[in-house]
Amino acid sequence: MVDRNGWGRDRHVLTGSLRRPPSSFVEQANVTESGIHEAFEENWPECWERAADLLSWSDAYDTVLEDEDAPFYRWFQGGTLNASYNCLDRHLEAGRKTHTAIRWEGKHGERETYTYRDLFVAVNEFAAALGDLGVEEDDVVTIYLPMIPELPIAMLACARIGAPHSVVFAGLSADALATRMAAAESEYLVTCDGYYRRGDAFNQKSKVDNALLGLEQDVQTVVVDRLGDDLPHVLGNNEHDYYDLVDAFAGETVDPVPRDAGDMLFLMYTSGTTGEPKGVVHTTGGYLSHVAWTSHAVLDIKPEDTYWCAADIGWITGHSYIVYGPLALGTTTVMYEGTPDYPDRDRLWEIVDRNAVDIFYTAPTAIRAFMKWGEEYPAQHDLSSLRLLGTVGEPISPRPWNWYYEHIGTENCPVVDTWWQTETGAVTVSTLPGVDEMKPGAAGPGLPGIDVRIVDESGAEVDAGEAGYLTIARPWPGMARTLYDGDDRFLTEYWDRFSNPDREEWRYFSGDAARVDEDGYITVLGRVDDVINVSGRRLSTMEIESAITDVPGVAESAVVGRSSETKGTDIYAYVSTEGGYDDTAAVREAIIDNIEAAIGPFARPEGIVFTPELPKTRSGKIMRRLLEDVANGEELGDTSALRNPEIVGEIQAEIRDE
Ligand code: 6R9
Repeated sequence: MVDRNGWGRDRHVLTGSLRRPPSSFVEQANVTESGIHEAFEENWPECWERAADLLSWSDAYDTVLEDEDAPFYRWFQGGTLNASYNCLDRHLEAGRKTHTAIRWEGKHGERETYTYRDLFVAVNEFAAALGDLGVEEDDVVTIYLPMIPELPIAMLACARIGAPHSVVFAGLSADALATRMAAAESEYLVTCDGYYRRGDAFNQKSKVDNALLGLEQDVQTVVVDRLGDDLPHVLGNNEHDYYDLVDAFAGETVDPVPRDAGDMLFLMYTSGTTGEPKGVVHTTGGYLSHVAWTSHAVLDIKPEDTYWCAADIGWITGHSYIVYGPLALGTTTVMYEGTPDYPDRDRLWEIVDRNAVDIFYTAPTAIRAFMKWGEEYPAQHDLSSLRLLGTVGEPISPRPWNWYYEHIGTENCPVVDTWWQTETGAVTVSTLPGVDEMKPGAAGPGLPGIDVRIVDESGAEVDAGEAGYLTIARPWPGMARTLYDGDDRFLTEYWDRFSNPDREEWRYFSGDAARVDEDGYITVLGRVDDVINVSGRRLSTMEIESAITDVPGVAESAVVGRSSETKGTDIYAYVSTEGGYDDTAAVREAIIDNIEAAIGPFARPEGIVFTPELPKTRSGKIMRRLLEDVANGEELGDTSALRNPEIVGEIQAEIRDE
């Protein structure tokens, strides 16, 4: 993996230089203590009490960390708390009843505002309804809802009664829902009749009906009537109308159940390297402490802010940073149901402007789209309310980073590039915007207390500038407790590869490759399965992509390997361009020049295919594996999980015409 000739020599090209966050930001930041990294080191693990102190505990914990059962770590053992109490009741007790908790922006311009009091009432009524349906502590409740207020309400209602939720992204298929419900033996489902997709009424309930057919267990289903007369539906046996249920419990309150810190707050399925999704188990105490702390220290959330994470709650980013983190801190969290380009490409900026959003958090895939559409869209709106920008989900190369910084943040907002995973629960690598300098193209150092090590095959740390595997050498509060499918799989997926149990040395393996530079800043290179070997040289597809997207006119690219008799693997690049860059021959030439300059002539792609869009999953990640199959002329599997399946045929036609 470590290759002096390949990875590592281009580091000056691919990351920008250190930049100080604007002083106007630093002056008001939540965390500005310059020695905080050292302070956490010196006082580890007790340093994490700072995170736990952001919460209200029913019983104080006895120990910060217990590691006898490593790597099944126990954080804040002996402590009890309730997540819904932390997100609701305590804010009411502090006299903040009328403060806005959720500002919901519907797809068709509908708007709803929930004060903390409104949200408290809605959560309590639904908690009472769930109890009446028979849901007990530790029963897994599956939630299959789009971005409507009933989604966070249902999550918090589950948390209130101690029933772990398992949210399945509404865009996943009936099969995906069935697999997850079967694996979790879940007997309760909260869903809806349908929702609007590209202007049409989309039938969610029929997907549910199909999913339930194949399940062994009996399921009680609660259906939110989202579409009314646009999609009439009939309820069958064991099916209940959401609004009828809550009406029956109008005004009812339910005492929040104190949960042990280590009790499961929720389960989130994520795709693994094998076909079976992994059920990642998150705890009540450790997870909530870590998301609250990072919301405070990294995203700089203050109670009086209007904060917007433009992700979907169906993924971990939305769990941690639309629902639990911001609500635990008592801020106003914006929830947006629609897409960034409907009715027009200025939709997000119109929402920022109208709501005077202070903090905006999104993914590189969205930023590249904004860049592609052009700066005229943000320029139509007043974005001066913004104070901080964040990115998550994929590596972001310097060009889109700079575009975001200039055109959205108008150089007044720090950008935090936050690396983390479903399994880490909350942000683990990022700069602290009130403390650290930023470096476009590098996420940053490990957060205080997080011991990230970039290692080679043998587990030894690599030198600055070289690539290796991203591992974490110490536990952290937000870490997954285990996998619902079993402790064994937890060990084999994450711990076996780099740990040394005989010496009681535990190393978490993220599955990502990364490089650390002389400043200790980490550039994530992508999943290790995205590494390609060209003529014996190991190249990160992400690094080549970064060199490609550095070219003016390029919006996005995806690089894959194509098998070659001579080289083992050829590099094959898919590229979409920004509006106005129609001369693909010139762009092609510039791409080749840039790759040669950034990495070397050996990284020159054998094929470059221009396409209007890249195929993406519903969470916005480019489907590289599918593009690899296309490049290799292989039979394509199921493309129904794509957000834009139609693009695949267009790409195939383009390749045939070459
Ligand atoms: C939060 C989330 C995790 C994978 C992770 C990595 C990629 C996330 C990143 C990033 C580079 C960042 N990733 N953030 N890569 N820079 N700032 O996305 O969780 O859906 O589990 O994905 O996403 O490859 O391993 P999840």
